[in-house]
Amino acid sequence: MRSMKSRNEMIEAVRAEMPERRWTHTVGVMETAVVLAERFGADPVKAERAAILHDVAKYWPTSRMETIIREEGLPADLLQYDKELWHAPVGAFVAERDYGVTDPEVLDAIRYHTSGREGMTLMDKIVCLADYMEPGRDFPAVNKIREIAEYSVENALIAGFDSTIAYLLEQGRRVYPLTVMARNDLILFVRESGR
Ligand code: DGI
Ligand code: FE
Ligand code: FE
Repeated sequence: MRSMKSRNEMIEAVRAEMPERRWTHTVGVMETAVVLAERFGADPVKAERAAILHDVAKYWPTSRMETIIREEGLPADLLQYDKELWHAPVGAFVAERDYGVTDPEVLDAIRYHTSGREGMTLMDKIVCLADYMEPGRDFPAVNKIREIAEYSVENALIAGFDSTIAYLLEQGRRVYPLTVMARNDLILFVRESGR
């Protein structure tokens, strides 16, 4: 029987997988995810756990990620889109295999932290938004996103996806369908829930 690594074991192992500046980003995502979880009523321990692990595969060689995508049955369509998308589903796989995480809420939040998806859970939204707005982030829309996040996780996340999609369009790059579906679905959610 394999048990889950402790918080400190996770922190030390993930830290060793990345350069110092990416670890600083991870700490920012951890702190932001806890704040957002408390603000919007999610479990802060799970949010922090997903945040610790979310970029665990970010610095893995492309070939290593590709092997896992192919051999472990992860969505093969990812291979036709930006490599920046790959570390998220690979990270979820690694969180389960190497860190002993079994909670689907945590694993999904890692899996979808880059692309988003239709029907995002509150945990998915919090980790994805924390990744956009942690204190080290600096891009044109970030202050607006932080302001909106004071009251609406969905509206803040829409602003985040808008900025990513606009950037990809500007660059003439492809947009992964889940990102479009995530944005559309969040807009519907906001409209129907009046948030
Ligand atoms: O890993 P991080 O740098 O902390 O952040 P992330 O996991 O959100 O990765 C974001 C990068 O992925 C960002 O530079 C844009 C790029 N990307 C490429 N294609 C897509 C995409 N992001 C989304 N959401 N959708 C895409 O289709
Ligand atoms: Fe990431
Ligand atoms: Fe990140």
